[in-house]
Amino acid sequence: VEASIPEQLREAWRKHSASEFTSKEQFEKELVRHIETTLARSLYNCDDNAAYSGTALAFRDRLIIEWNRTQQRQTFNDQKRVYYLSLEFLMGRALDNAMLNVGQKEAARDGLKDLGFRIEDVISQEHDAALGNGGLGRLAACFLDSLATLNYPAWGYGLRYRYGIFKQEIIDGYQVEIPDYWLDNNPWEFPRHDVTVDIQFYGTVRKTQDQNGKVQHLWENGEIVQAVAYDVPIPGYGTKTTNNLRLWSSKASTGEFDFQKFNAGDYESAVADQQRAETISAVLYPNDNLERGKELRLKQQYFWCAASLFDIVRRFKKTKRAWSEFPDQVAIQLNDTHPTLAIVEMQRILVDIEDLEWDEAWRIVTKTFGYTNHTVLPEALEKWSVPLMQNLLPRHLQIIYEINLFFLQYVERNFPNDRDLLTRVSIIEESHPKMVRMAYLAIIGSHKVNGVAELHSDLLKTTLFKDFVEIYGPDRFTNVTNGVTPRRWLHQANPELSALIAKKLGGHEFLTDLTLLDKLEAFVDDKEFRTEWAAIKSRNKVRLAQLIKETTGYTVNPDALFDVQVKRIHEYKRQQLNIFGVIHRYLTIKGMSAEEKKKVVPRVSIFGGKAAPGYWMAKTIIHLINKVADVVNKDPDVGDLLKVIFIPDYNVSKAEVICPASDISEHISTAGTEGSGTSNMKFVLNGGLIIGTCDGANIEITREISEQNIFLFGNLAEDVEELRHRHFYGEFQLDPQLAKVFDAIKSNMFGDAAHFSALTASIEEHGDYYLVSDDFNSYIAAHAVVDQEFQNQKEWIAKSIASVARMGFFSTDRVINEYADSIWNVEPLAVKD
Ligand code: GL9
Repeated sequence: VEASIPEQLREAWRKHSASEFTSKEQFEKELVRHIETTLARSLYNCDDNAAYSGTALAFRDRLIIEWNRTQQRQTFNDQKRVYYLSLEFLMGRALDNAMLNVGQKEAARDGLKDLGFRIEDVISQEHDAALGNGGLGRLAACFLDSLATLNYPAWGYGLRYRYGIFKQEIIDGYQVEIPDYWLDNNPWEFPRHDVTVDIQFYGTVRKTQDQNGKVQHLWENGEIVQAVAYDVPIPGYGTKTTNNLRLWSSKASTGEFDFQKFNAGDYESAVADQQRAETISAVLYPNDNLERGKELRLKQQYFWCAASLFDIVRRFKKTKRAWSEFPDQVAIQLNDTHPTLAIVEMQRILVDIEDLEWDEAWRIVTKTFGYTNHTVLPEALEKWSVPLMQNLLPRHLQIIYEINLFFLQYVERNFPNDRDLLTRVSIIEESHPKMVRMAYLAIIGSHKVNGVAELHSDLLKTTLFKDFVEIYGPDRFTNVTNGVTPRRWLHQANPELSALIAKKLGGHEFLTDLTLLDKLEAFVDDKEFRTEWAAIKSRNKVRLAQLIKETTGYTVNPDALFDVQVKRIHEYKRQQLNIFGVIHRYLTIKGMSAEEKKKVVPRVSIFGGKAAPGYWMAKTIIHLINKVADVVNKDPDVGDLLKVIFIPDYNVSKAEVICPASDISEHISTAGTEGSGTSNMKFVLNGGLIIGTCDGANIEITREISEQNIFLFGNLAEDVEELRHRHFYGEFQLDPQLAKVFDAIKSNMFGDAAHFSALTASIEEHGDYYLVSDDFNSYIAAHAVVDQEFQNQKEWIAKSIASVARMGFFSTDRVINEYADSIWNVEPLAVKD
């Protein structure tokens, strides 16, 4: 039977095609229908959770209709599409976002109220979709929002992990990891049991010749695992475009389930095979900026790349175009090196399966792919051992060697007699065992390579990828500075501020053209506006104080200066610098007279973030923060002058409460280490000022909002190498103020000092790689300026407003348009109403 309904019967369909609700009454009808029928509940047993499910289903229906239409429209229009391949999509909650993007939150609020529910309680029932570690995964989520909002024909491709990033509990001051099983009761995904791809692993390659004597490579035997598609609708804001995020789930291939074993009564081992297949998409690796070369991780990468490429190629082949047109129809962006195997898989499809000549295939591949680098940290750069790859993906390894051969020949032709260069740029590192350098493969297989902030992209060109700039010229390398979506990070997270801005600017247009915020600058001196602005910040701080109370039991004073550092815990991000600064503040207050204390600006130091489970030093930092909190928060000498808070289980939904509530936030990485940072943008967009180093996007934020409005400190990236060199040769003097902090720690002030000895030793004895001591003095000085300036609230609020006014550059809408123009060469597909 043909899949589509014949033309003459379509009228009957259209008549019954699901309708949209645009009023409170229609929403209520849909909600009650879902609760009573889909969920089989009634008004006698409907709690907040059932109300959430019903509301989500009602909105889901709306999304599906536009989603189907969008897919039809895009297929019909037949223009170039973007595919964003990312191993992480840190989506957070979907309901609030869906309500706002389709413009029906008020109808839902009123409808829920009529039926006995508070919309905030209902929204907070949703479990975060936490398929990511941090900035890289959240950036991918912001990109999807902007791609849909700007009407680009675009798909995300990722993995459907059964377990997202672990939940963090703090027990006795230690991080404890709890598995995050999140898939029960997830109304936002659609299983597509008819969209499956068989993925091969292991096996052998046999070389033969076809009838014409052409050499062929047959990848045989091995193991087959099935990829099943799960689709998630991605609604744009204020547009009908609803794009697709396709996540692959692994399952034993039906052909693979061993019926022989089964029939022979070996049921358990048949089930074990099944489970082994399902393991591939079971869990997100919880590392941040670190690669550990585990076979299962490589399996995940290939599984996802192969399934996605099969899908993309299948869609292209339906258009019956010539292969040479592939790059005119398809742009594939690699989110870091994790999907680099897609380059190899594409070449394999074209050469081994579609029978193209190598050179022609390679031209198509390189025109199709773009690669984004997110970090210069050496421990994050992916390398896979050759023996491992040989075993798991024998044909792919051959293709990699072939790519490398042609590449090295090209280098040799252009730079004759430079053996050293050849060794340096070879995809294969001549170590024991040999390693495949994925970043080099990604550069060679792409037409554009970009970094994520100016300094970062410059560092790529002058250090990590210097040789490749020589080889290919500078044009292959570019910068696209990161951004955030103002829909989630202003409108959703800070509804009051969004409403106030809309009132002043005469509408919410700034949400789709963030540069319009510059009109706020006219109101910096408007007293009434400043008062309203301050009142909103204050209410947001009360909201955060409630979250702090609920999650830690501590009561904090919302009038104190809220100083926030929330992000993954990592030595390079330097939460240790922050907590040492807090200890310094504590000691200073302890040494004050009652008179002196009156001049102290009360402060709440707020931390949040997860440590990778195997990262001992990061866990030690969390432990120290919590032990300092234990001591400081109950010290009557200090009272409200200082509180230390560690908010457990930092995630996207908590970030939505935290970002609008900071007075200052900390972005204090060692200069030259943070690719971009994106929470820096979220905090400033919500009227918080920042204290930071000249690193990542802090530099461009400073340029936009001006040096007046940011508290910068610390050594510059260009000085780091020299300082490290000096430390290495024993030229190291512990900063005297930091020495006092260490003395306090060593006096067991915060519990057994032995717990923290690795942390202090890494600075005092092991070279202080992250320059904590070098930057300590200027960090403390910068905080003194913060205290000083916070006392002048009028000026402070003026800075806050002026900064927000100048944040227009940092929208992912600008970012996506840059990618579209300079890397993808794709156009939006306008939607007519
Ligand atoms: C990161 C960089 O470290 C950040 O500086 C950058 O803002 C983001 C997005 O470009 O990418 N790279 C990286 O591996 N992570 C980043 O945050 N880590 C995680 O996502 C956990």
